[in-house]
Amino acid sequence: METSFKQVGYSGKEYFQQQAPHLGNQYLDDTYLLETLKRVLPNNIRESIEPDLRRFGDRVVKDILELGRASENNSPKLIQYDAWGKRIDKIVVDESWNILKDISAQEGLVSIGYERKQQEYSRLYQYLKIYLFACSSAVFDCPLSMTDGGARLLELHGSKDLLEGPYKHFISRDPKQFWTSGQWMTEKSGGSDVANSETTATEVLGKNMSTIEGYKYFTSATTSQTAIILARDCDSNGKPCGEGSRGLSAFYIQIRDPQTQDLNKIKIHKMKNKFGTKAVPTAELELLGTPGLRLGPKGRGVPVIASILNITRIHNVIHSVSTMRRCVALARDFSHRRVVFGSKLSENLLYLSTLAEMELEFRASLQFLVDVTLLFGRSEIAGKSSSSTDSLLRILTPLSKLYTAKQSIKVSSEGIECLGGTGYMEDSDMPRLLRDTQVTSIWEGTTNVLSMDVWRSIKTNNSLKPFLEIINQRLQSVSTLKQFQFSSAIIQDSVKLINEITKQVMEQMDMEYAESNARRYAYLLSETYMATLLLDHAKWSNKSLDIEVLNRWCQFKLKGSRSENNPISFTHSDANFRKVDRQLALDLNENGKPNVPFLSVSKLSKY
Ligand code: MFK
Repeated sequence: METSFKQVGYSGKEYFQQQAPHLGNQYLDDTYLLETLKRVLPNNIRESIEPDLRRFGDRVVKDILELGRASENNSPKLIQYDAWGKRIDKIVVDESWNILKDISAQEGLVSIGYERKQQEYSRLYQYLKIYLFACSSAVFDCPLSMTDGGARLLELHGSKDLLEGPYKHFISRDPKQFWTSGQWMTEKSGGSDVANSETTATEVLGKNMSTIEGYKYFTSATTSQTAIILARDCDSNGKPCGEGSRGLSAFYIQIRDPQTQDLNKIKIHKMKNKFGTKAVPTAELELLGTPGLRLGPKGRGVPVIASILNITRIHNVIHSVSTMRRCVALARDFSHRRVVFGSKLSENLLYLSTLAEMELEFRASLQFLVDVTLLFGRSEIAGKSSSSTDSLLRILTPLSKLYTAKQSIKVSSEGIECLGGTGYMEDSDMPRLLRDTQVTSIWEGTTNVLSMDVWRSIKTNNSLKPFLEIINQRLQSVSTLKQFQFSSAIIQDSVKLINEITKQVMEQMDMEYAESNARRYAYLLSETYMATLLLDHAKWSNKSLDIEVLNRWCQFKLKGSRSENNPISFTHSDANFRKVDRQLALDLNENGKPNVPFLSVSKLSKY
């Protein structure tokens, strides 16, 4: 099996030429996802969506990846004045970005969730496609996430006109009709602290219409047709009213005049110079009397816009897990091509161990994503939703967002290291993955803001009750099975700890304790919940590898200490531990054979 080419230099001498890692079909190669879908989807649904996912899994490493690279390499520019000195504030994006928008419409990346042909599984179908798309698309999933959120908000709070107009555009499969939408909240005075917003809304009598004035500090996807924004209502004397976030309302605005495409009383002051998401047009801008249509009740802007936030936060999970998967795929393929110290990386025990840890993180995170998506899908279908589903979703959304965002940064940083110096080079694609996922722990609520949101959900939505109930149900379901004794005992210890911490906070109202430990607490909740998802999966598959994955998760994440007095030995003499490392790192089946055959250079050229 060849691992390198020989390249002939000008001198006629042959030089070593390293092969690049190869990305195969991102759906078919994702064997853990395929297994998970067998578990969670009814056969008829899975069989009906599989041909599309299979086709799309191939497309995302072909034209879509090339378009994503082109968008990244030619990031948006702001032209403020034309040659004659007229202020035009035109944002120019690469044509590839526009094509990605057209593809998003044709592929139904928003519409699938609203056509609801797969009923409660429609969201899973939609989000699987975005999961495949995200890392190839130069983060076009950012505008899609806000458009998805905007569509849901209009579905819940929009007037007949809005449902006939923008809503239909947001969910259109026709590229000519498809609109994207932004979500503009952040101001200089308040990013996380939205209550400090200075933007004002003055009502135009009798039309439910207001004129909006203010300065928005980060507006993502500014080339969109519309945005949902927050602004503080003014009284009849023009004085801003309401305390804190009370007084803020949500408004629908059209960014551009549909006929002339001129900005609708908006001045763009600056394009943001960001660390990542380079292709996403993000601007600093001023609203100078832009007409805005109120959505939902006056002064209830935060809870109204929360229906967008809760969706964009799930999209954030999609992006984070997709990044983990892409990094593992690249590092795995590379391990078969790279020879160091006389052998391939796929035979290097430490490389395998590192890759196995990345895969472990990915597997648990994928389960989290699928679980939250299924819950979300169920919550939208009449007759399937319940207050306990909503309450569970209320706590799992911030938990999954904060946890997977942080871990995807770690996994993608490790992914760079797996490819060595070349992984650090811009054109290896690896730095982009890290840069793009770095923002997932910031936008849509930082890790700390979301950790506090978890406490808010416990206090105001009683969300810990269904959370612990489902954990207990899962533990109960394996209580007689010997192979789950080790993991169940550790999960029970974690539940005990969760109860102790919660009791101290809720009974003594010890908010200082709650705040200073909020992130640790959120991690404890996430990792415990993820353990029970791995448990469910292992119970279903009854495969020894899935039980090993569960045991490792419990041992590494919940127990923390790496003692030898348990089924997992960390000594190098334990051949089984190394066998599991190999299986996870290289995606091998029980017989040690690859689930996805490695494609050597000669096979690739025929591919
Ligand atoms: C690939 C992925 C792409 C992602 C796209 C990213 C594009 C970037 C676009 C952006 O705009 S990034 C900026 C996003 N900004 C944030 O995420 C703000 C972070 N801050 C928070 O999350 C605050 O917690 C929040 C503004 C939501 C609330 O702050 P407040 O002012 O302290 O309000 P409060 O009193 O906690 O909540 C007000 C009401 O909203 C309460 O209801 P009641 O008045 O009935 O009691 C809350 O229960 C409700 N609420 C808050 N968060 C909620 C929620 N309801 C449902 N779900 C939630 N998540």
